Amino acid sequence: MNMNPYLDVAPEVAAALRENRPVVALESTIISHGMPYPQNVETALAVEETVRQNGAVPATIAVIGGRLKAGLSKDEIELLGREGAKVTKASRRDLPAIVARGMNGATTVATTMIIAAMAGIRVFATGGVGGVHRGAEVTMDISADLEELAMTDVMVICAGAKSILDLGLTLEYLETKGVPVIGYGTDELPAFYTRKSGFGVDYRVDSPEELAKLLRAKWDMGLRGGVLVGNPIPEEYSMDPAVINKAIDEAIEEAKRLGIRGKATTPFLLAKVKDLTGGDSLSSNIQLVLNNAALAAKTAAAFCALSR
Ligand code: PSU
Ligand code: MN
Repeated sequence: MNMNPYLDVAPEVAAALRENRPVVALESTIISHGMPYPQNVETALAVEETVRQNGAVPATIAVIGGRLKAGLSKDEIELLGREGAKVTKASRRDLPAIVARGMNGATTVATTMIIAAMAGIRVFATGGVGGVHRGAEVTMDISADLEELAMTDVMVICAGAKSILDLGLTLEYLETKGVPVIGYGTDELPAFYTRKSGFGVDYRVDSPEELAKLLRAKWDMGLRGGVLVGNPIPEEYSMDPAVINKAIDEAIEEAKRLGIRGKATTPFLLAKVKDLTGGDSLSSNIQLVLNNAALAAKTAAAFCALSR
C-alpha cells in the first residue's frame, strides 16, 4: 500500500516488496551526470540485469515529471542518459522545487535513499558516495549524502569514495553521526578506482548474510539511519593509484582555478578525472558498479530471509 501521493512504485517493485522478495535501489545521478551517453544507459541496464541475475528486483530511482519514481522504464532510463547534464542533479534540498514544478531530476545517493525509504526498499547499490571535500574546513563543502546516511534507513553499498574527497574527514563525520562503515572482505575503506585508501573501516564483514544481520540488529534496536558498505573494485579492474591520484590532484587544481563551487563541484571533478584518465577509468567505473549491484542483490535476499 502506497500512501505517499508523490511516489510511484513500479508494479514489479511493489509486488516484490509486498511479498518480502528482495529489491535493490539504484541511483540516477550516475546515469545523467556520472557517465557519457550511451555508456551511461548501457551501464544502467546492465546493472539492472546484474541485480536480476543475483535474485533481486532492480528499482532505479529518479524524479520524472515531478513524480518520485521507484523503478524506471527503459524509456525513462534512456531519457535520463540522453539528456545527461541537462537533467537537474537532485539532492535533498532540490526535491521540493523539482516536484512542485513537475521537473525531471537525477537523484544523488541522498535523494535515492530518501525515495527508497519511502518505498520500503532497504538496500541500495551505487558507485561512489559523496563526502567531505578536501578543503572543507574553509569551504564547508560536505555532501548531503553523509547527513542522509545518518538519518535514513537504507544500506548503501559502494566502492568507497574517490580521493577527490578528504577520506579521513569523511570517516570522522560518519563516526560523529553514528554511521557504521563496513569493509566487505577488507579492513580498509576502498578508494573507488583502487582497493585500498590507507584508512581503516570500523568493521570487516565477509558475507551478505553477515551484512544483513548487522542491518537487522541496527534497526531492531531502534537505531535509525543507514550503514555504509565499501566493496573493493575487483582486482583485475583496479587502477594504478599513482595515475589516478595525479589526475585527481590536477582536477582539483583546475576546479580551484575556475572557481567551481556548490553542487557543480562533484560532477566537475568526476568529469575531469575521466578526461585525464581516458577510457580506463570509465570501464573500471562500470565494473565496480556491477560488482556492487551483485553484492546488494545477495544482501537484500539475505535481509528478506531474516524477516520471514
Ligand atoms: N561520487 C562518485 N560518483 C558519483 C557521485 C559521487 O564517485 O556519481 C555522485 C553521486 O550521485 C553522489 C553525488 O550522491 O555525486 C554527490 O554529490 P555532492 O558531492 O554534490 O553531494
Ligand atoms: Mn557539495
